[in-house]
Amino acid sequence: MTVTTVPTSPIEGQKPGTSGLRKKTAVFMQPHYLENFVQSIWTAIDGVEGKTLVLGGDGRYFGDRAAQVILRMAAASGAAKVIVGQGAILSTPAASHMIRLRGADGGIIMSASHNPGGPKADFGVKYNVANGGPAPESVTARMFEATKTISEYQILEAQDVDLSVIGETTLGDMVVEVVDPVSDYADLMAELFDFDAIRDLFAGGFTLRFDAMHAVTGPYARHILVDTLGAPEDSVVNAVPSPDFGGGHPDPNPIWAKDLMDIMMSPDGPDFGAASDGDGDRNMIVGKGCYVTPSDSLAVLAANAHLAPAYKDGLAGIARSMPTSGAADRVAEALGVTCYETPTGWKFFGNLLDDGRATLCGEESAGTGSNHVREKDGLWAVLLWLNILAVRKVSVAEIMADHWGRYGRNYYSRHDYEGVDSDAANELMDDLRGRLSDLAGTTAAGLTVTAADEFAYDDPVDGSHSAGQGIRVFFEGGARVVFRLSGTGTDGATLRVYLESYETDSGKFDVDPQVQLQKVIQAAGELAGITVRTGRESPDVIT
Ligand code: VG1
Ligand code: CO
Repeated sequence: MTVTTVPTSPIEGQKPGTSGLRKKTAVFMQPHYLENFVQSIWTAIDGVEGKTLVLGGDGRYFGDRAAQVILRMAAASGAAKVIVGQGAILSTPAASHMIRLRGADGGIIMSASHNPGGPKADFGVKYNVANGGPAPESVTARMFEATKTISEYQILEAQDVDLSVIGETTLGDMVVEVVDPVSDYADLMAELFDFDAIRDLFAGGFTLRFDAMHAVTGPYARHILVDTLGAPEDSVVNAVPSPDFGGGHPDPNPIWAKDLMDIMMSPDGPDFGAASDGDGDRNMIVGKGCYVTPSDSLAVLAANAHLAPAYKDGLAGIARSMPTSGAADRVAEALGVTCYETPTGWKFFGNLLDDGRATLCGEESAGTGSNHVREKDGLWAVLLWLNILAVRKVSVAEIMADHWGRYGRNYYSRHDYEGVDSDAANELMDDLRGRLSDLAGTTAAGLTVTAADEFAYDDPVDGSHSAGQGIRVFFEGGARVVFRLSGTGTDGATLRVYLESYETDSGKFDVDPQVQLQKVIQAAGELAGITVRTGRESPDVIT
């Protein structure tokens, strides 16, 4: 088989965002687009010669074609071996685990995560390093630099590898090992949690509805929850991954998982509901009649993790992304451990996990995880909740009431303004940035600003500095607004406005968050001039 060197030239805009490179599928399918980026990954990691990589994805449209290109390019550049999930499928947490389990040098995950899939929707490529986690900024910056100077790429001329059959084949001199995408991950979950206790929970009539949203988690959830733990067959719905996620938006939140929300809020709904995103790293948790915000979920998991075997000795520390609510901080304080505050994106947790500083991590966007892998992990969060419920034998609503009674309630909501004109969004942020030093002491919607800044992070492990990670405005009484532009969208700009307030009066724990946060919402609008700058009267998505 011959290696072909194909002349190419730089393609603009191949800058990895919060989580890999995400573009419209049609953009990724343009001549040389995928190839340029993959070759640039090889450049950024000093080549793949002699290396072992893991490859998989969330099953979205174009993933099967992209896998063949990536395999031929790995072979052409001298990789020793690629371990591929059968059918080019691997959830993001399963890929992270596979890299660690096999001691691979890294891996490529073909996914645009919570973004819709299909020929008219989105595709993405992310590279994970040897610890199993997303490439840190130093590596993604090298990728982007390489995309700006690329002049050729190498690819093997060969037929497609049959990825439907488990076993080993070769592609040129490279070994291709096709593996079951589920079994190793399922074994890991069985090590972490008390499966007997969860089995007893289901045997006792506890009811569950897990909505896989036609995305990658379906086969994992069915194997673990139904086949292994004995949940009734119909507990896992929308469980067959489809290339366009059944035409839906695989983002597990009350808007996009509305069917599940409706069922959970109905009088005869199941005891526990959950959903996961396109690539299986996010989770939504809902109890019967009780939605749990991701920020609260992190705090509850942290406060109760010791009830699961893997965390019985306690937590070394907790980490949360900056826009995530302060609920986890209160738990950390009670546990006497540090709560680290990082920029948005899982890549910032890697060093804290590797260094043993944090055991549990979480983001307000429905990502929670632990040191068992180096990605957020949707099914893991569901299993930890189930383990806790199996031990405590109370409802989700009771767990929440108990938690707020002890720590107070951090009311929280995120308002997203999607598809905003990029210039207008950047001007809004620039204008706020310019006024930051004058905001303290002023009032907005009757709330007094106590401090305002732009978040920057100094990694305590490797000393790297990440600036420009979101504008924060703090108010008297513990309320806060954060403004950030999304790094995962593919249409114009998405302005995210994160709203939070803190309540200790137990008589006020059952208020609708949009009502409780009304003043904070109004203050955010006034401070940033959201309507004037974006032309929007209200957000597109409220979570
Ligand atoms: C969003 C979330 C962030 C998450 C990222 C990747 O990023 O806010 O918390 O880490 O998506 O998640 P942004 O830049 O759009 O706000 V996933 O599950 O889409 O890979
Ligand atoms: Co995801």
